[in-house]
Amino acid sequence: MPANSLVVVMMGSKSDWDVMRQADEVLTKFGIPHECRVLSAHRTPKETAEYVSGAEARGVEVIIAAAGGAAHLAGVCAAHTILPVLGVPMESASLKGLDSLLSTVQMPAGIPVGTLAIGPAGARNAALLAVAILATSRPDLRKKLHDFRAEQSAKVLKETL
Ligand code: RP5
Repeated sequence: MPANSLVVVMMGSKSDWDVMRQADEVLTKFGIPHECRVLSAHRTPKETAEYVSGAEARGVEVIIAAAGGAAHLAGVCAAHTILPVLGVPMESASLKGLDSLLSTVQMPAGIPVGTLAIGPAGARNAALLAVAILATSRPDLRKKLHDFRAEQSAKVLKETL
């Protein structure tokens, strides 16, 4: 695993990767050292706890955790670290991600998870929020975020129908 990752992107299953690759792409676009891992709150509980418990000491600053269904991954991560944890609910086959959303967002007071939207918008926004958190102490990143927003606005304003 890279020694210098500032952000880790975790997901409960490789089946989440098609969506979570969008978080990976945003972090790459902003030049953020990061790593992506499949780890499950239920299928690999011990390894998940160990990985998250060691993240702060090796310099990680933000954790993104995506899961679907009984989506406990972000909450379990938050239980094992004081780093900011951003949860991304995956769309599920049975309940379209409402199960994932509620499982991720309804944390007990004292162990926060910042929960994003279900699916691709959540994946992209989790990465953008991670960049914004890092940017509070990094002026170069702050400028990149301003530029990103300006480009996004310009693109919308250029739309023709
Ligand atoms: C969750 O269960 C994963 O995050 C995934 O969204 C969902 C289904 O996983 P698979 O059965 O496709 O591995 O743990």
